Amino acid sequence: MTTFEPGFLWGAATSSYQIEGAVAEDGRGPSIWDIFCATPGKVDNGDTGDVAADHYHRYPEDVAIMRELGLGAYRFSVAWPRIQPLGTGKADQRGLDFYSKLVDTLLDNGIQPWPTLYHWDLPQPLEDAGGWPERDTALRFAEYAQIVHEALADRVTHWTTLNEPWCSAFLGYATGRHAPGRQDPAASIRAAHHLLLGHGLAARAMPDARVGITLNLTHVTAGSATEADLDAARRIDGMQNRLFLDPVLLAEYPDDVLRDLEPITGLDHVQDGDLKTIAAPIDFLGVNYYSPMLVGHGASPSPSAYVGSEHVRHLDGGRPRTSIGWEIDAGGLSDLLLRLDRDYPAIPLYITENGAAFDDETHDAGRVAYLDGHVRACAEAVAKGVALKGYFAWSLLDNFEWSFGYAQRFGLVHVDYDTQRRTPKDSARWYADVIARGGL
Ligand code: PNW
Repeated sequence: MTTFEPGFLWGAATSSYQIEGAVAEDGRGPSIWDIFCATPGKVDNGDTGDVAADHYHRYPEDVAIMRELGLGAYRFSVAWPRIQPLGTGKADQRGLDFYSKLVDTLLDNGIQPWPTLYHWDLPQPLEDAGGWPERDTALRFAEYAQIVHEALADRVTHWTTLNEPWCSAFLGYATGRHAPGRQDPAASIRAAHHLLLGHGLAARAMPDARVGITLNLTHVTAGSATEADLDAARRIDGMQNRLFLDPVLLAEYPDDVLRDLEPITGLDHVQDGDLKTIAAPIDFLGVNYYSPMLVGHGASPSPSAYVGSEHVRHLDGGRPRTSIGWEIDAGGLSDLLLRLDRDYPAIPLYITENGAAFDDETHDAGRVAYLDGHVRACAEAVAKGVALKGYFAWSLLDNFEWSFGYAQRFGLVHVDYDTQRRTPKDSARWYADVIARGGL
């Protein structure tokens, strides 16, 4: 049997736009995802988050499900446009009240609330003013963080600033696969910097909080030992992992990545003192891991998310894939955790997302096998001394899977989108057992 320390935190995660619905209620303003979804051709099947899993109205039922699972913590995100519909100015009390009630309900059920302040729903007025490529957005984010922190700090201890700034910057502004759907490589690099700056400013604006950031990191390997393939792997590791880890944890941008980016944009947007702000002390690093990457020299799809590295090709590792097309390799997770422990020692780690999309409804053997393998990979890393403190499954519920709409289901709990009926899948029962036993 594989057991974890008694204090190991078992949780599940969601995000506001993916589950809440109620997009026009209680003063919520439009976010970039509302506008993106309303643009024909952007999201499969024309799906939107208008109703989603209707969690805004059904959160008591959803918390009851969490309690049944025995969750120690619930990771959710706060919708900025519910708090500041214009992205700036006075808070709407109704928005704050929703999260306050959610927090109380969680605590009443013995579940720690783990809010993330930004999981991609930027108020549209801020995008109209230029979005993340503009420095002002980082300042607005810190203001918003301070407002939410003030409202909930009496009950919330652990705060996450951003979810996956890589996606916001490069899917949002380089490939255009995510909102706001822009295809401007230079803007995406500025966006990455201002997201990081927003993180640092927000961390400072939340005194006495335990603060972290969640990054989507992966284990990158080269297809062969040729110089060209090794360089491809260095570049992808640079853009996916080090471009975010190094500023936050080492107060510097990686030199090799800056050289790769030089032809796209200079560093005029980086001001003196920014790196010091970005490296504000944090208490934990959230790691989202789904799949490893095998890369080599070759032609990338255009436009590429890896700006400045357009001659890198993603290779097929020959492993089984989930329904979204991502290769399954739990070994990539233990490799990643060991690497983080080696290169960025001393920062406590949490897996803030890990999970799999499969088409099966409630008998989801594929998801159980995926989760089992990845929890084992966590145990392996812990056994080798990695300071991994918790694991959050993605996701509690089936939900709006961004540009794939509702077609891809990641939930431990099935959602019937006609009736909004929730049905725990086999994976939910499996996870409840793991939590009850404290391991596998
Ligand atoms: C993450 N990619 O998204 C998010 O944090 C979740 O909101 C999401 O539902 C989950 O993973 C599953 O997709 C990603 O294309 C979306 O590289 C796309 C990518 C990575 C992460």
